[in-house]
Amino acid sequence: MGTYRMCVCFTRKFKIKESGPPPDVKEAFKQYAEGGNYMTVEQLHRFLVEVQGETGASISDAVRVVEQVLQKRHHMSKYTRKHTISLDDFHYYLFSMELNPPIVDEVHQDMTAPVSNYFIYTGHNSYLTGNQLNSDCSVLPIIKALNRGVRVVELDLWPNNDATDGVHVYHGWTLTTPVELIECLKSIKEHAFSASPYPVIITLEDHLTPDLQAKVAKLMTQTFEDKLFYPESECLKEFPSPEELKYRFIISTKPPKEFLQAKSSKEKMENSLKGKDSDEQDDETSDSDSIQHNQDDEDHDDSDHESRPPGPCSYKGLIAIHAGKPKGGLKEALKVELNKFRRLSLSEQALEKAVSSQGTDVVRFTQRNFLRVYPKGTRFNSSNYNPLIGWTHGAQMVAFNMQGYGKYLWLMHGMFRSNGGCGYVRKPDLLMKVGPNNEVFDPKANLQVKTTLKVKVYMGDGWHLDFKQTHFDQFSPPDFYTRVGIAGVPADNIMKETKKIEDDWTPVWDEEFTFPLTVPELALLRVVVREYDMSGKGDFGGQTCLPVWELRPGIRAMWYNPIISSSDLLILLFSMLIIKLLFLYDVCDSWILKHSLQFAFNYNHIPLNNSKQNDD
Ligand SMILES: [Ca+2]
Ligand SMILES: [Ca+2]
Ligand SMILES: [Ca+2]
Repeated sequence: MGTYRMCVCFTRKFKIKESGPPPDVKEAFKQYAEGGNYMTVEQLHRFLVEVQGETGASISDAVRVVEQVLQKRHHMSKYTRKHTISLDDFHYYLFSMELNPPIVDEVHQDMTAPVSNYFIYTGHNSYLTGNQLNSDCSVLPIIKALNRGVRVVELDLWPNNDATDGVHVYHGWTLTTPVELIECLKSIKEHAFSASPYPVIITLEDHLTPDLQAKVAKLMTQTFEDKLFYPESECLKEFPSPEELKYRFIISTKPPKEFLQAKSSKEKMENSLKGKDSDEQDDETSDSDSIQHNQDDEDHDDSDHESRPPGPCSYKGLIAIHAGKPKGGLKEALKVELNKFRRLSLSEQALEKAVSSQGTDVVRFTQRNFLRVYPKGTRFNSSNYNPLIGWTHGAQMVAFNMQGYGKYLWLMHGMFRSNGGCGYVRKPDLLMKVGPNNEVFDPKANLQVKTTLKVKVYMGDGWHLDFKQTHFDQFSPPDFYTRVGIAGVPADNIMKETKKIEDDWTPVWDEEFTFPLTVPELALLRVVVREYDMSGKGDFGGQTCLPVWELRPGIRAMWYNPIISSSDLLILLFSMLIIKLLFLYDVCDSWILKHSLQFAFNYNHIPLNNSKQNDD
């Protein structure tokens, strides 16, 4: 490990450092063990309450911690040793993701508000395995996303020209190879609730004739049976809650138009092949243009007055969340109607334009209606965009290409580690509130600092277990540094970094950072480890992203999401200003890192430029 070969006859040796506990950990042990060599259960309990902020912890919780540490570290049963732990045991405990995670892994938010009150884990073109142009369509990325907790799956439906009545799923106008709709539906049904019991929404981009739409309706009802949720009356005044819709499927798309149904199949096919019905065709044009341009295609309120009965027999009857833009420009599109809701889809550029001039109108719209944001059409490599623009304006469905890797996708996954990873995160009250003068939240406003998050980065470990000695540097050990920062409203956005520790597999940084936050309710903590090189950008060493509103104060291990429970987390966080997050890296977690890297390598053959993605 310590010897690097420079050339045939010359090698360089590096001393391997023993990585003991960081000074703060030693200090805490000394203080709570009252100078002794062992910490008792009572002393550990005091530490949990006073330093870790676990005010609800009981003596038996402390007993359980001690037992688990002794069991894991010394393979001792509780009968073979007194209930005390040494400094190394204590360090082991704090270093353990399983025993000492940074956030809680359970659903703890109120799930009884209408679905539109939640941010929802949303996929874009969920059937694609790689890029947007010529990768394969498959059920595998759909399954993977669902297993991860993604709750909105998007399918693009096209006629199968080889069979008279087939429906294919693929990215229209590209060389992506199709997959059968029925295969997608079966996979969705099978895997929908493996990670979360809350409803799965299927957004359809529909390019079908009425005959094929009827066929889709039949396939849906046959596949999902009574689990398919559709409105009993023609238009719902308010959408049910995730709690009420547990284990159900929801369809969202534009309702079909009557005038289209009068046309012959051939004509309609031509129309849809021109892409006129796609809500994703307006990427290239400016927002107002696209709204004008698409107005004839967009669903209009007329649909609500149609006489077709709701219910599973008709395609239209299956659509629980109607999508579409009303006629006119952006102002019309964002109009809020009483006792009605709909879903509006905007490209990332259209959203940026909308929030630059009408940010608060967007917030107001999303208090009742659904807003879906999708990647611009030129992201052929399946890259993503800043999801915070949508979230800080209340957009429920920020649709992402889930097959890639990179900064924005980390933010997406980080956000949805919240609320037990169930795929629904309750929008903070400030986004739902209307003030006495009818004012709503403005993400660009200069607000007072609400809380200050302190993050002290202690040390990292474990890389040497998973990487080749020469993985980071050919002739010496790695030179790690850490970037720590916040992604949230514009006022809170920042990235800071530690010094680099040269030639050390177990870097100790011991540096503290302070983050004043004006909207902690919408802030994500980002931690990225990089390896410094004299030339080039250096190497990626790992990352994590966590919702600030769920952080557990105290000395915490970071990296992944184990199971532990506590409920009064939010109160703890905001009443305690000093939060130290023990930055760690253990065997378990290196596994996750290795996999994310391997994943990136596997995708190198398609033009995913994630490795180039800046993490600023
Ligand atoms: Ca390097
Ligand atoms: Ca080096
Ligand atoms: Ca280096």
